[in-house]
Amino acid sequence: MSRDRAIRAIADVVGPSGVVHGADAERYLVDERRLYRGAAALIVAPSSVDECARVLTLCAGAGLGVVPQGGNTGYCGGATPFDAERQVVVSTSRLNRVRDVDPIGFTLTAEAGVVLANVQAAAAEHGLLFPLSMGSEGSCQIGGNISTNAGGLAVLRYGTMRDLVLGLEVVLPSGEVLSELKALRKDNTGYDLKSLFVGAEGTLGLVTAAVLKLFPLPRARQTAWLAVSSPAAACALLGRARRESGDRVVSAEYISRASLELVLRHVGGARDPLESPHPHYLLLELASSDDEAALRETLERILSSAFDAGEIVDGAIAESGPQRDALWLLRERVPEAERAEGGSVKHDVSVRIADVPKFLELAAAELERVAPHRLSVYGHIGDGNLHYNLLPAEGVALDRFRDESAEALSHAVHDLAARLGGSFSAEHGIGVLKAPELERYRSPEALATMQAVKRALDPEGTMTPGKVLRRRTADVDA
Ligand code: 2HG
Ligand code: ZN
Repeated sequence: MSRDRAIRAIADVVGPSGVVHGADAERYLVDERRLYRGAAALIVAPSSVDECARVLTLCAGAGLGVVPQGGNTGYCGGATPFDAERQVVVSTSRLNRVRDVDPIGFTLTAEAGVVLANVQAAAAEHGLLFPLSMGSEGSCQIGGNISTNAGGLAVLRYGTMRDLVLGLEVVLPSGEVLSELKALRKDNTGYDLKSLFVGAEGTLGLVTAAVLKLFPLPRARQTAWLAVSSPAAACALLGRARRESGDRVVSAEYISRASLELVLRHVGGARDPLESPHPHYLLLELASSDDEAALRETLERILSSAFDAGEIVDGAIAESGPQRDALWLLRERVPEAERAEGGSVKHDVSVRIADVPKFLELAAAELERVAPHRLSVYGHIGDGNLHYNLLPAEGVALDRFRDESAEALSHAVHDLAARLGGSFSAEHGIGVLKAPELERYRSPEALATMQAVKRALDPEGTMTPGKVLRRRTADVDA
């Protein structure tokens, strides 16, 4: 079938309300960070797995690329289409039903387009917790969370999305449906197929639904904003808190003074909880099924021994829900504050938790030699994952900084992470932005294995072309 005929047939499959036109198209073509402006032959939003299957079958038959898109909140351009004639965006936004909540097996079955906050709310209605949590939870969708193996603010306790998926329904590039919506905790029946699609960024198939793990909703939550004496002290305190609380630490987020200052400058209602400034902060949150007083006592015991050991120099404990929100705002709104300051060159590295202090020390010294910049460092220290973000020197525009210095600075950051055995992309994935880095830092063996998987599942290179693995399968064969 010709491409034009296939495009008309795809529009017929989804019907008029499933085709995105005109000004509405804009938000599907531009990525969250406004790094890319793409183009597509068609943007469709199927309303069932059957429609998805028919759309993918038509695309495969006509040589059209398929670009799956969820909430379009990704950081690496993975959901942006880049071909006005040969790529079709398949938005999951109309696949938005929670199909089932099982309060005995602690599972929830959701379609790919359910917004993360709605999954959390559906679980909470049953007194249960879906623990994935992040700044974009009001707009990101579960299919995107799965496809990017999203992390966020509670990985330390509950793991990444990969740890939270029990079963998947996926439309394969051929249009066939791999229906594996299993709610089993144990299932050793051959290869773990679902894991292939988690974190594949839509390059192997279109995720249409998932069975997710739920947990008891914690009854108590205690949150502290702590000035720590050094990054090493933050790591020591994290270990202490995990040991002494019976592993009740849910979040341990590092915030540098520079990042806090951006929030204080740009975010309405932000206030420094401590009297004087400190270079390093840790936002520590404990949660449990105990009563609030017992958890508070545990937290105070931990903080008092950390104080005696010199790990903490000052701190504040939230006394209420609003106070907890006020502390979290100081962490969650750093990306927004960076944007308001004019934007940043972002890094998302991970190293062993114990190597975080060494990474911070070496990175500051090495980058100093590369080019002028300002640092905004924060992130999920409890996962060894730092957002090592760089702002232009005062008075320099972001574009000029990007053109003149970003590549050298980013290589310095990524080289250092690699030298310490770490990762250049801990949670934001590869997309198109970091595809060159994938080739630079993953081993030839790892790349060849990924190419082999891609070739086996998507031999025509239909799924989200040019993302993650830049070269088409055919180029590799040649
Ligand atoms: C976060 O942890 C996100 O807030 C965004 O991963 C990080 O904007 C960033 O660099
Ligand atoms: Zn993050």
